[in-house]
Amino acid sequence: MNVYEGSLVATGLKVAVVVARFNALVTEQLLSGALDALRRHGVKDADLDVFRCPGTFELPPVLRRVARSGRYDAVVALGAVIRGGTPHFEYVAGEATKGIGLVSMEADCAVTMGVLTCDTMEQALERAGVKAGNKGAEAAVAAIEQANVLREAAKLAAPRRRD
Ligand code: INI
Repeated sequence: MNVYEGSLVATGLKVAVVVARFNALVTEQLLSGALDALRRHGVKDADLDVFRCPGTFELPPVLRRVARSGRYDAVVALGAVIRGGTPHFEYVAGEATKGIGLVSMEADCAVTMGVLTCDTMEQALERAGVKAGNKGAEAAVAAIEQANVLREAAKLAAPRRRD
């Protein structure tokens, strides 16, 4: 049996983070967590780019262009959708999740999602570094692992020797 998995070593990986400005109090904390995790795993500043978009709804089209540029081994999407008194929350969260999923299926690089969907600002802040970890950092580490396992999987496509 062969087991293929991605390491958490990010030396040499090129990574982009796409972050929504809406609920910036939360998303800036997700971004700090993601950048900190990427650097601590070995990504060099020269190999790290940040793209900002207005809201979580706008993440997928930016993510798609960044992922399709061929410049990155991994792209990380960060946003925070917080429930209000209207169904808007469901539409934004639903469209963003669907769009990020589509990008991940068509991209040749790793795509991960650090989008919070919370009932309250307090819950969101808890998941952005206060007391329930930092989902931006988690999405960044997942991106490293996924980029590395995708590299392993890509090697399977090499033609087999017939001798
Ligand atoms: N965008 C978010 O990132 N989070 C939210 O909680 C949110 N809510 O609830 O309205 C939100 N709305 C803006 C949306 O993402 C778009 O930027 C806007 O609709 C313009 O297209």
